[in-house]
Amino acid sequence: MGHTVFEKILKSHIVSGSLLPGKRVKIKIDQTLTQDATGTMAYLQFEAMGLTRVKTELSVSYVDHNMIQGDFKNPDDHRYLQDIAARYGILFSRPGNGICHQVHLERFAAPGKSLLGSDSHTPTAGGIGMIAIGAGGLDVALAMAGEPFTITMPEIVRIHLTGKLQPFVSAKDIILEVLRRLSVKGGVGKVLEYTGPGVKTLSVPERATITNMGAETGATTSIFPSDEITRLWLRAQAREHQWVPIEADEDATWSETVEINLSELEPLVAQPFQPDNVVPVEAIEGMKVDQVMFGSCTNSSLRDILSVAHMLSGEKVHPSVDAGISPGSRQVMLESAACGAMDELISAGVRILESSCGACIGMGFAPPTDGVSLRTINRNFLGRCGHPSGKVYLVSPEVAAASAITGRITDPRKLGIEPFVFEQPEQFIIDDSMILAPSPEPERIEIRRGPNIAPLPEMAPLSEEIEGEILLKVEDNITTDHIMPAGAEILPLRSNIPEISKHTFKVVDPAFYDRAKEKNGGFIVGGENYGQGSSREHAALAPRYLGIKAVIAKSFARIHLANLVNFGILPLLFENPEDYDRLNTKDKLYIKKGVITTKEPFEVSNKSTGSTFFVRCPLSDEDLEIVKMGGKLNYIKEKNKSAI
Ligand code: MIC
Ligand code: SF4
Repeated sequence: MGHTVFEKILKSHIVSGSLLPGKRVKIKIDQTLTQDATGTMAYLQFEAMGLTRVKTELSVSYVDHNMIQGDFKNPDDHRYLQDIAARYGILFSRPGNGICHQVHLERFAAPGKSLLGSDSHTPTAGGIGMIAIGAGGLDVALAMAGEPFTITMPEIVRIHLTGKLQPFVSAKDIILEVLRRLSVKGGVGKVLEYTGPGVKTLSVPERATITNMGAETGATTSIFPSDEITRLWLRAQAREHQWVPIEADEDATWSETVEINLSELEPLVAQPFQPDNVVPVEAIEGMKVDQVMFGSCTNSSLRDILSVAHMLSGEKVHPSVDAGISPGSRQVMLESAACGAMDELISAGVRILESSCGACIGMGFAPPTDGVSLRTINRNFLGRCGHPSGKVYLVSPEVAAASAITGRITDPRKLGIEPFVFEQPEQFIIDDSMILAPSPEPERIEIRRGPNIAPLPEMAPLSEEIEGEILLKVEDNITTDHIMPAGAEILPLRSNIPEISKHTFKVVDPAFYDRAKEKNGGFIVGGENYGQGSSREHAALAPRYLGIKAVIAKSFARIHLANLVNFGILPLLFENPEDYDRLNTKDKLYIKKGVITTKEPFEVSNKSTGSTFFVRCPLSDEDLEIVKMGGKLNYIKEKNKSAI
């Protein structure tokens, strides 16, 4: 029987387990990446493991999320990350070198390899034909320590592309179409693998736009084949020797096939506050726009920047629009400066922002009150870009550029501009001087820690009687941006759990922190797809620090579920989803630890109403054991002790 690209790479990385969907598989991780906002926690955890060097083929630490350096906290984090990298054998991509996913695609991603990253958009590298998965920082720290990574074997969905994109329709519209069809939870437990003649019409960065935003479907990852186009990309990056061809076999089997004819696609837009709230641009054409942001790891490749510059050439940004651009990497910046595209953007009145995540997570460039912000980013969750009244619409660079000119949401096909044709340079400008090699004398490196880098809190094991109030009941698709927002005020606290926990659930309920403190923790009740979005383990760590014992939901997003386990919060599923409606905040719940099992449903008592209901624990026995011990660090320490 033939295999898919995903299966082929997986087979060469299996440590134990089977390829049957739903079964657990342990895989070897070749490469890791971290970024500053999740990296400090990941490296504090790595340090706690007591190793002298990472055990991966390649580990890179990027600084791209928070570069505001508003006071000492942020530069202290950067310095800590640089010291850690020098000491433990990790490459360090300095602030200014670019967004982790774009730089990794340019300089390190390699077909046939596996990559684990402490960022949910790590699947960007799937565009080159590698297995690239996002995870919590602790799982990435373990991968750096040489431990295999466990996945639940996903179903493999074929996204079969035919036809060719028409002018002013681009890769972003393909992934918006996928989201329109699959929804923000349609990819959970699945891998999206792209096939068909349409694949050959897409360059590697266009493929990466699609695999990047595939994360928004909840998929474990997305992947393209490695073909001639991949070879040309690697050659232009002076890495042709890393090319290997990988295509799906003719007789590969798929759990389902989604057909997309690229020729029929039109410009699309995802409306607030979910990336699957997709309609044709035509449906909301004419809406007044206050702000336009070009960039983020989804759409900041050279092709995207040149397409925007082409459209704005000789034009001016509309007086009522504030427009800014973040090129994805220093290479993209240098290329666009060398070919005059930067000049065109500056002449048009676009603000040149840093090559960083920045505005994508509200690190500056927030929308005005009730403002309409058009962005080429991947997420438009409530409050994500700075505050809850800003309305973020997700669009392609072409729709964003057209709208920046007219001041209203505009179909770019209507402006009479010559279509843009991108020609990939034979050889990109390659200057890796902002990627620092680890120290040749690691033992001499002293790790400098600023006062905001707080030690990891101790985690007690799960108590025999699990009791407390429902502190918060939330609806479907609650994201990690709801649980632990980012933004300029909160991101600098990522290395300090006691401080950051004060912001837990702030956009949903500003009184949550005080209530959790007063009640000494309790339960959270959620709807479908609880914990959608980012890999930030702070969305589990902070609730854990505030005494949250269990989250009872209708379903969970993959990375957040793993993070709950890692930090000893019990995830439970309603056996009967209607029981969700019968629960209220302030209800007192009780579970006896002894009844918790992964095998069958068990009872929870609602002491406030005198009733009971059934829940299931969606974990493996090993994961339940981890929760009972108070989290993965305790579990590893215990395992190491018994090994002595
Ligand atoms: C995001 O896009 O939400 C982030 C910020 O990159 C996160 C990581 C983080 O919260 O640090 C992600 O996607 O995992
Ligand atoms: Fe950075 Fe935004 Fe990409 Fe997250 S989605 S990695 S914040 S650019």
